[in-house]
Amino acid sequence: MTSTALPSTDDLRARARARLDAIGVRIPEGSDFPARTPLTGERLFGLRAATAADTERAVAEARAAFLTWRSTPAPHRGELVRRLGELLREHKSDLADLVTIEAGKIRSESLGEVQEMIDICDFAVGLSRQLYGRTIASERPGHRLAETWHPLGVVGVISAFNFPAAVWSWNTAVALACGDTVVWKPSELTPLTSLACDRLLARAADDIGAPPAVHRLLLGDRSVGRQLVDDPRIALLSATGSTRMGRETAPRVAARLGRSLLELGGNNAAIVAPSADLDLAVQGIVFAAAGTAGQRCTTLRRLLVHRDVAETLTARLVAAYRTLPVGDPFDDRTLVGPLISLPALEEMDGALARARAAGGEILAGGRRRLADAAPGAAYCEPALVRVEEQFDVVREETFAPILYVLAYDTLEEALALHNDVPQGLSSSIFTRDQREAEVFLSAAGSDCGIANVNIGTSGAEIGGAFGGEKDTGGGRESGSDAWKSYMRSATSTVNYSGELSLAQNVSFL
Ligand code: UN1
Repeated sequence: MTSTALPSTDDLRARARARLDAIGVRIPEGSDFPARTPLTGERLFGLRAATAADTERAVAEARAAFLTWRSTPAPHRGELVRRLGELLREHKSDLADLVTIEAGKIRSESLGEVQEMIDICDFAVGLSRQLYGRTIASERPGHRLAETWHPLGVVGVISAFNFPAAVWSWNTAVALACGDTVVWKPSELTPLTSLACDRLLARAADDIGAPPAVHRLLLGDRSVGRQLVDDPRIALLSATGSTRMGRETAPRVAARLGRSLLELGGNNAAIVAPSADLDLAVQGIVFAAAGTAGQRCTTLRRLLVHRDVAETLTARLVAAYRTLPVGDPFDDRTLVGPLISLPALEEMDGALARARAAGGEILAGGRRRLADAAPGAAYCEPALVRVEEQFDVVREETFAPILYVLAYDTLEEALALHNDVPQGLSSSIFTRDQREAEVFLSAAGSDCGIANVNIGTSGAEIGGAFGGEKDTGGGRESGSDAWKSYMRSATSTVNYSGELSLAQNVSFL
């Protein structure tokens, strides 16, 4: 496994400043909120954290803006999102650099993240000319029964470090087209990317004459998130993060009878059947398991391989893992950038130790890299671990590149193992047997929100709804009809008959 040299913190700071300048961000200098880079683990800038008063003001302003935005015709609202999409195209490379600097993604994945933002903007622009309601057959003569979708209110968006820009855009592009306004509390680990997104949207709003407070950014710690969670003016709280965060958040939003949309942890598996095309499977598995240094919620974490092909496939994966270049994510040859932080590396080490203690065998990877060059950074080799059963640590989500490999004998057994985890986000099967694929996709197959065939678990397109079941939280974001979560429906009965007739044949008076 090769490693590439690292840029210095000074170089990264200068690069970040140049990209922020190009986007038009003025860095809100302060001392209580650091911006760091996982490439060296060091501090880039001191920023200013939002106070409780800032949060209060942001929500009040977003609520006031909602009162005009909700009555702006939806296709006009789409103009704002179209302009945002144009600016994202123009600044694709600038924003991707910031994602790499703050989240540690390799350049191609950072560019992919911005592409995902552009794609959702396109989708939301189209949506702004749709937002279809429906008419329903009325049981009464001279009556029309209809369902209309209306804007909901202020959407609070809480997002994670691993998709610091795209997940915001899934929520924001759709919410804005739906007539909502947005208050965003991003991950504390990616403030610069958030400032850039906020600025691009502010520029778009300025260009088309939309109220500036359609969007408000709050850089801050958990206390900001908590304030949003408890604020009754936040009509929908859309939160992406750990299952633990979701368990804390959802009951509080529910206590005020607010709505929440949760995208929580995944513990995604792929089944490799005996008929699988192994060339394709190896590529799909390595990207899904080691890509983004294992820090996607869709990352492949468990591989269930039919015993007939287990040895061959495992040997090929070991060979692939041994040549994965770990290092500077700006270097085109690198495939695995750093983990987000040293605590993330400790979690990975802890999980590997537990797996070993439970009888797991580390077949490849798992060692720290570049510790001398960057003692504060968390570079590591993606790990491949053979296990005989799904003991506790295998059933948990460790947000790091660990792939557990387990052999199975029958599809029934594989499906049972597949679904025997608390989470239910993404899943896949590699097979050339159509019947097996259909069973996997059927009601009795994968219990996840995403189920793929002959493709890995990660890297979903924006056109489909994104989300999962069980501990993943049940939310659906992004494409398809996920927009309905950002609106309220009103059912209307219109009597044009000139006579009053009551439903269910009730007579009165
Ligand atoms: C996430 O990891 O939070 O499907 C989102 C994917 C990406 C989105 C991941 N399109 O892997």
